Amino acid sequence: MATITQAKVIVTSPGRNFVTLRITTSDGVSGLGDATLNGRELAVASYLRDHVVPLLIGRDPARIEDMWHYLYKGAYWRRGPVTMTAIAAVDTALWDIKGKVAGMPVYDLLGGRARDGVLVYGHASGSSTAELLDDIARFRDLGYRAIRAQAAVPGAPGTYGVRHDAVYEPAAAALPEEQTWSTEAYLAAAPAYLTAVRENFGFDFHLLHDVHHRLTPTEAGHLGRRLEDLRLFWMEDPTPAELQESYRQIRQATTTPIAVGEVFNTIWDCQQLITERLIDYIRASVVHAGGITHLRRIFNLAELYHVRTGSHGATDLSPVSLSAALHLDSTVPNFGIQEYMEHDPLTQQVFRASYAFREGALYPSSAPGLGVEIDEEAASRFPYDRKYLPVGRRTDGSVHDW
Ligand code: KDG
Ligand code: MG
Repeated sequence: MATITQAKVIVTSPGRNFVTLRITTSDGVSGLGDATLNGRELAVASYLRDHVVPLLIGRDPARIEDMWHYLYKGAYWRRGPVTMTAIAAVDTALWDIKGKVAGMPVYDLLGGRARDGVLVYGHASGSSTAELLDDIARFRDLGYRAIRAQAAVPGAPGTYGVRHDAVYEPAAAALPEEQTWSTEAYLAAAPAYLTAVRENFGFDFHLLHDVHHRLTPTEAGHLGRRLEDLRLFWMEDPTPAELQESYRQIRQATTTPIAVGEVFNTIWDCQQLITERLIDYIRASVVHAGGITHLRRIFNLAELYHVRTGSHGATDLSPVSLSAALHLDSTVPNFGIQEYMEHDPLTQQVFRASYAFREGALYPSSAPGLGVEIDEEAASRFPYDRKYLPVGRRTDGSVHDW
């Protein structure tokens, strides 16, 4: 039996911070798992280095399900983003190893591909409606069949989803940028710019929009109703989801499809949302929801309730996460869509991924395992650089959901 002989935590910042776990076995096979938690990276690195790595040495890398429960139940303290991201990293690395040992891509281990390509959506944005329309045209030219649209809101500087410089969701300085939010200004602006997108480009592509947890259920229902004629693919994260039953109110107010899940860590965060059909798409991620093993469980539960998948895939998830998501997306019958933001050239110097984009879809690599390698020498050239996600404040100065 092969055993785990080494588990190394690699922290690197090629333009933005990433934490990666590399597990190596006594047979010399190694696998990668993403352990990046944007803005709290070192907490996961410590959880892994100080608490999890000593538990891995000497264990059988083939027993993925057992390892998941050993780390989840064995810690006694359950759930939470730090714990679940660490478990995800171990789980993902073990699937990568299992694929390499079997000589199969991970999608074959998961039952084989149910589709050829994975439909993805890109991010169009602008600091004005005109800029947003130009960006939509760019994505259409690139062949995207699904596009998320966000534009700056006059009166709410630093509006969510609009690129600043080249990096997405950065911190401007060593402390969180504080952005101003006005629900009134947003509710006036968003329907107008989304209508302009449909007026200019028609309906032959999927249009998505992310509310980023900023509305109350009443406001979200109202917005969804106003957007119905635009036939959105989804309205994302209309309101925070700690109170799962609050989505019933949004659901009753509008037929605009609802997606939620990027901050979820476990199946229990979405159990009611799924089993009571309060959402249309579950948007959890491999890295923050316990790895391939646990996300598959969430997607399988969703299938029973006519809820489709919509994996989160922003650039603060590393190419290892994206690749793992693509392998899983390829296999699940209830697949909906995958978020895709191309990683920038610096990130690609460190992570060599072999998925490919064609005509609005991503194709996972057919190489054994996940098909991503990390260049540790390149990674070492980019030391950790502490950064925070922004914080939102209402116009009266009080803190709002970001
Ligand atoms: O780290 C937070 C980002 O991943 C998040 O703000 C991106 O909402 C997001 C999205 O849908 O991509
Ligand atoms: Mg989002």
